[in-house]
Amino acid sequence: MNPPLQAVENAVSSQLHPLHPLHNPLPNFLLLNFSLLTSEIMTLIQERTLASKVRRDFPILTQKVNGKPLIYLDNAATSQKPLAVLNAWRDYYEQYNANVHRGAHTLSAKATDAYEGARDKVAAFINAASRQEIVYTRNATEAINLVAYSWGLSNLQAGDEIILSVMEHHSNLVPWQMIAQKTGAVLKFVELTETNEFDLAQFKTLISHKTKLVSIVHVSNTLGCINPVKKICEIAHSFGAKVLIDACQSVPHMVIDVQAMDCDWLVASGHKMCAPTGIGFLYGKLDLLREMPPFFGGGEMIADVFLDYSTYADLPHKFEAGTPAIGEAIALGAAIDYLSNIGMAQIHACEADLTAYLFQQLRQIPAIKIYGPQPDSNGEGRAALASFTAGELHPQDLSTMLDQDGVAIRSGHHCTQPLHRYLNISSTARASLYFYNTYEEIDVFVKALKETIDFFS
Ligand code: C6P
Repeated sequence: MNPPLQAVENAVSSQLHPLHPLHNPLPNFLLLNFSLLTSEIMTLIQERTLASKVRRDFPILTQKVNGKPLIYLDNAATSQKPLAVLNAWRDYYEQYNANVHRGAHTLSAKATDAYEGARDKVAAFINAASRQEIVYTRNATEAINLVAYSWGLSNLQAGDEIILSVMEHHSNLVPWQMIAQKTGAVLKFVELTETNEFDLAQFKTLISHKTKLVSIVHVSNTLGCINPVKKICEIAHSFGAKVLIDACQSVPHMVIDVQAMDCDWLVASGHKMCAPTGIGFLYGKLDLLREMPPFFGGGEMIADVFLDYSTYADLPHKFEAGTPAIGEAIALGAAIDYLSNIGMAQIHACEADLTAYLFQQLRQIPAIKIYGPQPDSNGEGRAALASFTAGELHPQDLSTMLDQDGVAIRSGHHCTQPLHRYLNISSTARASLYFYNTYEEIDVFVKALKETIDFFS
């Protein structure tokens, strides 16, 4: 084997992206020796890039926006959907559209099998102990409201305490504000460390036997920090408090094991993990879900109905009133198959490589201030997103200008207004990656960002 090919082989077997500029000396070596880039080497490089394998699965990414190739860096808001998911959704409507759990006819049986089969996939994906622990919801927001209204209203009293953090998404703030107003429970907030992370030491000073609930985001959609959820559960449980984990930004990007985490509830949205909008889920420990009263009443969630009272269906259907989002649930199952076939560990590793590169590039722009912790040298220790400000430049203007270059990023408060207030800023720009993004896309984004900053300064 010739020396450069051997070098690429070594990089591949060491799990590093061969072109990764931070991880090994190979890129410079190759860049200085273009003549050595044989087709054999290029094939090896392409095989190691996750994007090169999966990109063709996402037809939306092949389009041009404003005359430029689309560079989609708004994955924390919603991910794109692969063909396997679109096909599963379409197959349901084209081939076996029928209501679930109701008809004895063939189509209804097929739809029911696929709908319930997808539940098995969700349960396995997060290592739930039982499929009955998975309740379909429209999204994570609905799942949190379900817990707030069902468990919160029947378990919280005046003087009880709920611990949240200042980095929570509005979906994990507003429902608890509403429940606190109704019950007289008191909200307490964990603040940030100097590195913009969850302050575990302060959390330990807030928690007491008055604490009935700790409801915390796993990965912040704005700071990108990864919170120590296992430790939080351990501490909360030692005080007899329940724990809800908002896993919207973690389930799509890393291996999740609810039994190892030992959370009481966990919520996520399908649309951030390659599935359609309109489907999400609540995980809850079986005994806890059994004790909780229904949230919505209606068809599907009953055992027997009399004129003046009803008995309820067993789990999980007790919490699934009315005709559900059948095609969307089936497509969520297809999304889980798709992600699992790639492997969540590989997705996470690929995103870590991209994160290291993104941060290295952004750090070279003096005007940029990034919020949240820095990644370590392997791109680990935070999520694959960067929320930032660029001097006096308004994030809204920034994202409008980048859009002219085909680059889609988000600007605003990202539904974390209290966090922005805490940080003394009104808004940030946010670039968020997924496994189908490439180094080249980061280069285009950073170039467009630099040009925009130069233009306005
Ligand atoms: N964050 C973002 O651009 P829903 O809307 O229910 O699917 O997800 C709500 C939600 C809850 N928690 C976290 C941590 C989230 O990131 C989100 C959604 C999007 O950051 C839309 S605001």
